[in-house]
Amino acid sequence: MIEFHPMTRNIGAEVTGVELREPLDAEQIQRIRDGLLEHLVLFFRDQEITDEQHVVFAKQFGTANLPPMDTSGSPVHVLDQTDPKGEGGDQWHSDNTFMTRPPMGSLLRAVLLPGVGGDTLWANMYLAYDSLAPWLQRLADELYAEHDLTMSVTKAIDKGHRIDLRELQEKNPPVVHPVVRVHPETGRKALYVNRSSVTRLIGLSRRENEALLPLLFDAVRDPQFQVRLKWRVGTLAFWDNRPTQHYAVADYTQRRKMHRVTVNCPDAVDDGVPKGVDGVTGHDAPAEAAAARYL
Ligand SMILES: O=C(O)CCC(=O)C(=O)O
Ligand SMILES: [Fe+2]
Repeated sequence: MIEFHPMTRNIGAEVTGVELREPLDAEQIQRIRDGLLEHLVLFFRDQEITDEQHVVFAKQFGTANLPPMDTSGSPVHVLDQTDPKGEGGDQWHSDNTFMTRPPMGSLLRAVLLPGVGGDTLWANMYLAYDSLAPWLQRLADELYAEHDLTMSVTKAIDKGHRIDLRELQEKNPPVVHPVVRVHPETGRKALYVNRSSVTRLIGLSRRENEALLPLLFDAVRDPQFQVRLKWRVGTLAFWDNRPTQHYAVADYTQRRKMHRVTVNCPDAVDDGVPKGVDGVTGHDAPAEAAAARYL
């Protein structure tokens, strides 16, 4: 029997009563999906699984979403770090929001861990939205933001990763998403801007951006909205990438190896394009005004 044990009032639950190496039946899959919608991030402990089993487990929730930076062709993205500062994970973010259809969820598994440190935190972005003053919420409801991979890729290049920035930029031009994302399954509003990918609010001048963007970015910081995971080898975290952000604490110097599979939502449930209030998408943003005003 699958059970959820909340780790905080507001986000995160440990899941017991399921072996990830075994195929799940439809009822179990539904129960996990429902648990994910309720707790936003689920932690499965002591799951010694292979990469193949990890992929099989992930694909029960959607098709694999391959990040553009990973050219390996494998659905398993390997994070192998000993010097994590500035690599990108140590900043609040939602995964790959610079895509037209960012992944619905990520499933990350600890393979090798440092003796101490290397925790990960997740934040509930529904509550980050709720924490804004009502007039700011109304303002945010009408705003759109540009998301671009340049900042995160530049960081990776600065850290010595060999990546062709130009090529990536050409294949992944900036995209626009609503600042407030309405979750397609729960109908709740979540704040949808992050420092890793958002370059500007559309239709606002540079000075207006400088004043308003930090306020929106920093709503994620309240510890009340967060959960912090101490990994063990064999722990797998499965998060809903739509109403959460996460942060990998860069406080270790020994090797840490994580394997991740990111998935899309089944199309019938959510086509993956972030929708704002009244179903607007980035296409509804006031594009021309935008360019003219950003001085
Ligand atoms: O290393 C971690 O704990 C998380 C890294 C991260 O941001 C990710 O896997 O999306
Ligand atoms: Fe991430």
